[in-house]
Formats: sequence, structure tokens, C-alpha cells
Amino acid sequence: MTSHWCDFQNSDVIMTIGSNNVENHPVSAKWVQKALDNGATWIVVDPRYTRSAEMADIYCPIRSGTDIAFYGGLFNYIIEHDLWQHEYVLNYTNASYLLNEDFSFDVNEGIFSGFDKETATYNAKTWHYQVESEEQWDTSEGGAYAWASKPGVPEFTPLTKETPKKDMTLQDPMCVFQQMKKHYARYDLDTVSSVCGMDKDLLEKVYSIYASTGAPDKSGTILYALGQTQHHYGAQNCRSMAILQLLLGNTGVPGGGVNALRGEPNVQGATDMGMLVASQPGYLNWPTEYGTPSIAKWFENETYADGYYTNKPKFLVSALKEWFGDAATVENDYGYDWWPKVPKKPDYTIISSFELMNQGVIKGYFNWGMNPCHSAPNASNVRRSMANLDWLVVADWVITESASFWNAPDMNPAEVNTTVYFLPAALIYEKPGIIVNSGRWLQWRYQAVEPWEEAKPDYEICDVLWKEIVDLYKQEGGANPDPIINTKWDYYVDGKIDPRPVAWALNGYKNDGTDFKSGKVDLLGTFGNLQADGSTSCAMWIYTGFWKNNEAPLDPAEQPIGKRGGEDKSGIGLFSDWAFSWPLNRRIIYNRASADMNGKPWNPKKKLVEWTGEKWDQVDVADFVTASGDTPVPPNNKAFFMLWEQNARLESYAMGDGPLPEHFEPFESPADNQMNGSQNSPCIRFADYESVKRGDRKDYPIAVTTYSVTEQWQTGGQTRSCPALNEAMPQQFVEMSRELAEEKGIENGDLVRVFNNRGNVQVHALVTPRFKPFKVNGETVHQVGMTHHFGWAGEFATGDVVNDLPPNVGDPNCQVPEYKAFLVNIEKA
Ligand SMILES: Nc1nc2c(c(=O)[nH]1)N[C@H]1C(S)=C(S)[C@@H](COP(=O)(O)OP(=O)(O)OC[C@H]3O[C@@H](n4cnc5c(=O)[nH]c(N)nc54)[C@H](O)[C@@H]3O)O[C@H]1N2
Ligand SMILES: Nc1nc2c(c(=O)[nH]1)N[C@H]1C(S)=C(S)[C@@H](COP(=O)(O)OP(=O)(O)OC[C@H]3O[C@@H](n4cnc5c(=O)[nH]c(N)nc54)[C@H](O)[C@@H]3O)O[C@H]1N2
Ligand SMILES: [Mo]
Repeated sequence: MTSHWCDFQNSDVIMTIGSNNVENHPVSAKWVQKALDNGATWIVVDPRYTRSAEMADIYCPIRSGTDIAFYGGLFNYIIEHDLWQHEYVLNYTNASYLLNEDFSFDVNEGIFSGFDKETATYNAKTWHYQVESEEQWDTSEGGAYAWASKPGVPEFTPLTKETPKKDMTLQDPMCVFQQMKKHYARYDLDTVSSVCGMDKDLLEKVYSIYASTGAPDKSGTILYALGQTQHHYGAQNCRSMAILQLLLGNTGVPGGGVNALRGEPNVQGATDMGMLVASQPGYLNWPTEYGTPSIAKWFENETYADGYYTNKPKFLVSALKEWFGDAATVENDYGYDWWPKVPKKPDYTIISSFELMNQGVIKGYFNWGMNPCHSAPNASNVRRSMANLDWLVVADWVITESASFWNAPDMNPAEVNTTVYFLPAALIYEKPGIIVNSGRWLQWRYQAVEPWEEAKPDYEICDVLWKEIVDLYKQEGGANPDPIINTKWDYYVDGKIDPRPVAWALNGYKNDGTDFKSGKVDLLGTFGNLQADGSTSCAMWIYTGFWKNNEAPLDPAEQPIGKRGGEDKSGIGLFSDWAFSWPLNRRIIYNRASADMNGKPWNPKKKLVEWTGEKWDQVDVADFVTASGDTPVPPNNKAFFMLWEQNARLESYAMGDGPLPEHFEPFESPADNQMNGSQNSPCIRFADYESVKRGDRKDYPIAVTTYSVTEQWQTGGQTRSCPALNEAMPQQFVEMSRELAEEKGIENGDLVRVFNNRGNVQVHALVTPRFKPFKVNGETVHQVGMTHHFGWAGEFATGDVVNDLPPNVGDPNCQVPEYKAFLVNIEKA
């Protein structure tokens, strides 16, 4: 989230799009309700009438997978009716920047300039800005970047700052604003309502209400989750929301922002901690074989020439100092060469991992707190792939479908030779640790009970394994022992592995005087103090400050993370004395954008920061303090200083699959693409895998989406063992319209078969007016919906695995699977 849960109360219009927040994030409803009590309007855009829709003012049905058409139409509407926030867009975004003269979009082909058909990838060169002037970093003594030539800093070529060409009148045809205007002119109300299967009048009403938040003193917020992300253009859906909020001046302001309602408890912490394949803790990119094989290359390619990310080398060296401790020196580039480098091929993201098992490339697999034989797309293919493994380790607290994959109804155990090890893990209540909520608030969880039977906290399991592995390397040498043997691993209190010293490592500390073993640490208060010369260590720069109290390094209650001040001094629900919000306890990020160029808040009643004429009055922690602690004096336009432009991107050259969102149809769709000549994104990933088995709409004419219910949790490991929950939600169902049920001769409660090329499941029919057929391009399209919580494992509430149905295709930016839109057919069982 760019904002936080309590901030929803400050919105004038709330749009829930691609989330069922009332059901999946029930507490969100409390804060939305506060806004409604203040007179706000709540819009829900969803293919079905959900529990959220029930509570909202306006429900707008949308055919799954057509959100970019919806957003494109909204951009067009905002531009045509001149509803964009002029001062904000002109000064704080790249609207005025001139794009390369060769930038283009070919509607017939559905591709932007720079596409390579052979590799189905883009070269983004033509999406960059025209350059006005260039200036090299001054690294000499007294220069702005003197730190870069200090002793102890690895050598690299100083960066060159480009100043892009701009047209502040926004008339130049190559400026981003004009390019956007041209691009989205095709997205008129008639076309969009025909693509999305929406009523045109309702669409226009929704547009006009949401666009009203373009007034400087109004704000609109977006609540989203999987309905946006689980598409092969999920990242472009997210870009669309960012663009929308920029056009309306809704980012960085109270009651605004793009708010991802995160999923698994601590998925926010997990992504912060580098669970994403391409990133290390703190969202720094992993080194790659092809782009950043040396530390100098990493500095040169990953560091921005301007803005706050000029400091990236400080974050990287401090991280390496934590990974390798005393073994990391300037002479060995702080151990950079010990880090694995991501290769171009193969690709180890989730979908392709199973392909690699199929091919016999991956032979052993640690499956830790996850159940892919049930949760991954084309799950029967996952099970077949796992049967190719020599060994599988599952760390969980129940015997999941993955721990018993060989026992699936469609497997023959006699033919499976994989050795499966089960490591019993302690549950969340059985261990202490840190958890981060969707609003970026870090909180300490105390242990409530002892672990069951032999179970251990995950970090203890890790510790046991780690020590064994290090011992083996020490005894036998192995192929490449240095990274293992040199890794710093001293997170013990009284000889026992403990999450509190890990907290010191994440927070960061000064190296001189710090004696980790004896518990003497010099913890840092801000990442502004991190250095690139080896004098500081920090595993996770974005968290610095959450554990900074040197007087009580072992007591979470005495640290910022443990704060429990319930009073709201801000008057707008920031609750800054409750927990710690990364970065630096900032509650609303990009908050410079909440005030105009002169530092006057757009809405004086909802103030985050204000220039008093002498200083910045900070109700929230300012999101524009430079590394040296300076706050820029107004007037200035540097509202987004995490980008080198320091202006936000309406157009972005950093996306893999296009600089502006463009509508494509789901991989399997009931309709032809009406917006351009390419049915799917030209960059779609994994579509050529044999295991995908693309279905044809002639055989499988019904669109389907999947979702969760309050009473169950994901694959059910934690809920299907709970009788009360099973009583409330006992079995898998398929939700369908009365019209489709009548066509198929199905009655409410009938057992039906839902099937396609990949799978076949038997479930009960739930015939309901909550689903209505869509009119798409003049034709009737049926869509149904299914939950995905049930499987064969366990004693209660067992059922078929719905994920045998979705295709194992993914988004080219992040490889997220397309769970939210694909094709099936249905018949009475
Ligand atoms: N009780 C409970 N709570 C949970 C979970 C759980 O299993 N049970 N899961 C947790 C996890 S891990 C996550 S990630 C979150 C998920 O949180 P949500 O994303 O809110 O959950 P979903 O139910 O997957 O679905 C989102 C909504 O998107 C709609 N939708 C489907 N396709 C589209 C589309 O193309 N466009 C639009 N606009 N909408 C679409 C669906 O109909 C559904 O109502 O919830 C978390 N909370
Ligand atoms: N069709 C469809 N499929 C989906 C989705 C969808 O919307 N539709 N949603 C997707 C999403 S958003 C998600 S997040 C995934 C979830 O997919 P999974 O992560 O595979 O599903 P979970 O059931 O949450 O599995 C988590 C496992 O971790 C165990 N566990 C819980 N706590 C601990 C712990 O502290 N330590 C260890 N070691 N284990 C623990 C639980 O018992 C459980 O078995 O599913 C995805 N799959
Ligand atoms: Mo999730």
C-alpha cells in the first residue's frame, strides 16, 4: 500500500476493483465505513455481486480480464472532460517529457516500437525520453557525490545525470501527455462497454464519480488485490491504477493511493525480505549473469543518477557486510562474487520450476510453507512434475496435498520413486517474530504457546540444516565452498537461534564498536547513515529505525516496532505512535505530493506536510528528506524522489511488456480482442509449454474466475481441519447465473462436472442472480466463479482440486499465473 488501512476514512470516493475486501480483509470494511459515514461513495467493480458489492453504493459488473479497457476508457474520459489535476500532473509527473521520436504503437499488430518477434520481448530504447543535457556526478572532494571516491568504496564509473526535454505547454506531439491522449482516444464509452460487457450508462456514471476526485481538495482511493494481479497482464493492470491516481492527483495525499490488500499473513514482510525471485531484501535487484556480473556493473546499472536511489551502493555494500561480516572487504568487493547470479535461462519462477522438474533439471525441492500441488495453476501437471524428483522436503504443520502428492486420486503411488521428507513446523502462535501488514506496519508477535509435538519454528529448522551444510562443506570442500563458509550466521541469544539479533541485522548498525556476540550493538536510527565503505551493516535498508533503541536491544516492547500509543495526534488517522511503518515510520508515502509546488496542502483540512515559509511542518514523516537530512525548499517539483526523474511516470520505459497499458484478452477468452490486432499480450510467458494445453472457445465457451471465501483459507491446510469452519463452508461449488443453469438444465445444488483440456472436477452448482451473463461485442458471454480451497488431503471437507483447471501461463514482468480468467465447459455430472 502507498497508504495504510486507517487512511481509507479520508477518501471521498473508494473504488474496490479486483478485490472482495469485505470477505478477504474484513477489517478494511471498518475504515471504508468511516468514509461512508463522512459522505463518501463506494464503487465495487467485480465480475460478480460480492459481499463487498452488497455494502457498496454502486456495483459495476466487469467481464474478467478486461480491466485495462476499463482504465483506458477512464483515462480517455478524464482527458476529454479535462478532469485531470492540472498542477499536479504538469509538475509532479512526466506528462511534459518528450519521448524518443521513434516511439510508436501499431494498432493492427498490437505492439509498441522495439518488439522482437523472435524472442517475444521488447527493446525499450524508443520508450525513453529525449535528452536536453547531461551532467556527470562530481565525486571530487567537496562534490555532491564525494562519498563515491572515499576509501573503502568499490571503484565504479560515476553516473551521468540526464535532463529530459520537456514541453510545459503539453502541446508537443511527442510529449507523454499527447501520446497518452492519442493512445487512449480509441477507448471510447461504446467500445469499452462492449469489451467489458458493461452497461454504458453505468460505466459513464462510475467514470464521472471517480473522476470527480481530480479536484485538488478531493481524494479517491483504490483497493485492489488478485482480480488485478492474476492475469498475464497483471503488472499492467497495476500500472493502470498508478496512472489513474496520478492523473487525478490522488497519490501521496490522505485518502488516496494505490492500495494492494496483501494476502498471506506476512506476504508483505516476505516480499520485503526478498522472496521475489529477482530481488534481495529491500527491493534491491539480485545480481544477474548478463547485466550485473560485478559489483561495479551493479553500481553503474542499478544506481539512479539522481534522486534518492543515488544511494543504492550504500544499501548494497551494507547488505553484503551483513551477509558476509568480517569476510567482506573492499579487496574482495565485499563478497559480491560469492552471491549467485541470476542467469537469463533457465527461469526459476514458480511455473517454470515445474517445467524444469519435468525436464529432469531440478531433482530436489524444498517446499516450505506452501502447497503447490493444490495452489499452483495446472496443478495435476505440478503433481506429475514432482514425481520426477529424487527428493522432496515439505515443511508444514499438516500433511498437505504436496506432502502426499503421490497419493493423489490421479497418481499411482507404485510408480512414484520420490523420497518425501516431512519437517513439522510450528505455527504462527507457537513462535515469536516480526510481521508486516499491508500498510507496511511492522509489529512484533509474541509466542503464545509451545510448538506441538516435535515441531520447530522455521528459523530453528533452518539453523539445524545450515549448521549441517556448513560442517559438510568444511569437511569435504565441495565445488564452491566460499559463499557458504563465509556467510555470517551469529543470530543467537544464550546459544539459541533467536529472531531478535536478526532484527538488529535488518535494522542495521555501525561496525566499529559493535560486538555482535556479546550483544553490544550500535543500532542506526535512519538509513540516511548507511555507508558504501564497509563501516555499516544492514540487511534491509527500508526497515532501518524499527529497532534502533540501543538501551534495550533484546526487548521488542522498548523498540519502535513495539509502540502501542493509541492516540492519533495527526487528527487524520495516521496513528504514528502505533507500531513502525517502513520507511522511517512514514504512513503515507510520496507525501510531498499532498502539497502544491509552494508546499501548501491541496486540502488544508487533511494536512500531511506544509511549508511554513521557514521549515516543513511534518504531520507525517516527510518523504523528501535527502540523505544528508536536507528538506528541499519550495517552490520545487521533486515530489517522487525515489525515481531519478523525481517526477512520477505516466509512461514507463521500465515495464517489460509495454510503456502504456493496452488491453489484451486473457490467454483463454470467450471473445476476440476489439482494441487491437493481438489477441494476447505479445510478451505472454510460458504459452508454448506443451503442458499448458490451450483450450478452444468452441469446446470450452464458458469464462471462469476463482476466488476465496471468508470461512476457508487458501488450500485449506489451516481451515479444513477446523470443524466449525467446515460447517460454515463445507464444500467446493461453482457459482453460475440462472440463465446459464437453464441453458444447461442444471438446478441449484446439482452435482456438475467442470472441465477443460487440463482438468476435470466435480462440484456442486450454486445457481444465483449474483452472476449475470455479459453482452460482449453484441453476443452473450457466460461467466462462472469457483472457490479453490478444497483438495483430497486431510480428514474433513475434502474435494477435487480446482487448480487442475487454470492454465500455467504468466505475466512477462513477474510471472504471476492467470488464475482469474480462463475457459471451461460444464455439464450435469
Ligand atoms: N478468509 C480468507 N481471507 C483471505 C484469504 C483466504 O483464502 N481466506 N486469502 C488471502 C490471500 S493469500 C490473498 S492474496 C487475498 C486475496 O484477496 P482478494 O483479491 O480480495 O480475493 P479473491 O477472492 O481472490 O478475489 C478478488 C475478487 O476479484 C474478482 N475478480 C476476478 N477476476 C476479476 C477481474 O478480471 N477484474 C476484476 N475487477 N475483478 C475480478 C473476484 O470475483 C473476487 O471477488 O486474501 C487474503 N485473505
Ligand atoms: N485458483 C486460484 N489459485 C490460487 C489463488 C487464487 O486466487 N485462485 N490465489 C493464489 C495466492 S494469492 C496464493 S497466496 C497462493 C497460496 O498458496 P499456498 O501458499 O500454496 O497455500 P496455503 O494453503 O496458504 O499454504 C500455506 C501452507 O503453509 C502452512 N503454514 C502456515 N504457517 C506456517 C509456518 O509458520 N511455517 C510453515 N513451514 N508452514 C506454515 C499451512 O499449513 C499451509 O499448508 O494460492 C494461489 N492460488
Ligand atoms: Mo495471496
